[in-house]
Amino acid sequence: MVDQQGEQESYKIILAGFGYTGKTSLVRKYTDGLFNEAYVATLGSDFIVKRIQRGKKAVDLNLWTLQGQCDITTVPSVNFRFADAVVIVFAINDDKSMLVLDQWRQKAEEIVSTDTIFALVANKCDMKRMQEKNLEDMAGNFYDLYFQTSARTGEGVDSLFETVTDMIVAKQASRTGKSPGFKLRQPSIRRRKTSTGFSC
Ligand SMILES: Nc1nc2c(ncn2[C@@H]2O[C@H](COP(=O)(O)OP(=O)(O)OP(=O)(O)O)[C@@H](O)[C@H]2O)c(=O)[nH]1
Ligand SMILES: [Mg+2]
Repeated sequence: MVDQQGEQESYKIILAGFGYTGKTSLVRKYTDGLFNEAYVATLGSDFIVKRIQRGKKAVDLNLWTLQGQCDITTVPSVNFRFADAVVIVFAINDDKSMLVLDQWRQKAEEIVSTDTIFALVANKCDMKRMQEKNLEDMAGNFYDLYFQTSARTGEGVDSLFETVTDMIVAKQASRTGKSPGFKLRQPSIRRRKTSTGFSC
């Protein structure tokens, strides 16, 4: 969302995916720099705002995390309404979290606009993988961005949120024809969404 002056911007970024994959931990690491070994499952959804500076603009990131320990069919797609970006998280040491990626993405796609950015995140990169999969291939053709992160070590965490933010800014700038007003961070991997998928 952008105000008329274009000075103050607010973006809605939603983290979703299987339970215990580290969605809340990623947000906590990014907002507070903290990591908690203890697991406290999110109930329903959680929300925190982080204000960051991009050039001369203050940008409020509205960071939502959704409960993952649930039957996806019971999750209302309205949770994803007005999302500027949807970040689907899996854990590299948890096969189950990979198998439900499509379901979470499709749930979000039921309601988001075509401009919404989709990012795939392979979290817990400090742990041993369950399978020798090419994790990058997991992104298939459905995601605009792909990241490998560890909420424990902090690897890739700032890059995740900053690159997603910059991609939102870039899309808005291209829509309005205005310059974003600062140098955009370049995504390391960028994919186009198409109708073909990937299989786990
Ligand atoms: N080793 C390691 N552990 C992690 C990482 N991220 C999260 N964890 C741990 O994994 C557990 C689950 O983390 P959460 O952030 O609560 O996971 P969640 O996806 O928010 O879970 P739900 O709220 O149930 O959907 C916690 O015990 C965290 O300490 C990581 O990158 N590496
Ligand atoms: Mg959580």
